[in-house]
Amino acid sequence: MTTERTLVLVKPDGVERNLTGAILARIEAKGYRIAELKLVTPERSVLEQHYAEHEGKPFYEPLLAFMSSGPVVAVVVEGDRVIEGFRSLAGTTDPTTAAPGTIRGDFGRDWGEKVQKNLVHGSDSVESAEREIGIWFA
Ligand code: RTP
Ligand code: MG
Repeated sequence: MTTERTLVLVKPDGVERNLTGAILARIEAKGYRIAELKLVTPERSVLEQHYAEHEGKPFYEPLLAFMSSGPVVAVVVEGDRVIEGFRSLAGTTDPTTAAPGTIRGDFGRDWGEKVQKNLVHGSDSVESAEREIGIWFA
């Protein structure tokens, strides 16, 4: 088993609702380690790189507007199988139907907006994690 690193973002909705502590507590309680952490309001260029795979989709511009609307907490989290493990902690993308017990399922819901405000981001593969950590912690 090799130790992995993943990029976690507490999105602007999570920071604004004062849920950063509750979200980080779940990561730590699961046994993962916080390796790096910073609070930043992301530049558009950072978000364009981060969300390159979604360019052209209907939610792309609303997503970039939302993600640059306020501070985000960017975290590098370390642990065995942490990439899969954090996505399991986060729950599925749609916060209205994400399972109770997950971050999105417990704290999120729809707010009648174009973009899904779902509190957190987590890298989805080893390649994405290394790419995203390079973007946020250049
Ligand atoms: P993430 O990348 O943030 O960890 O979330 P994810 O893999 O579960 O979702 P993904 O498909 O990569 O989409 C990225 C983010 O875009 C927003 N979104 N809104 N309105 C919509 O239908 C819609 N679809 C996606 C969400 O904030 C999602 O996390
Ligand atoms: Mg994704």
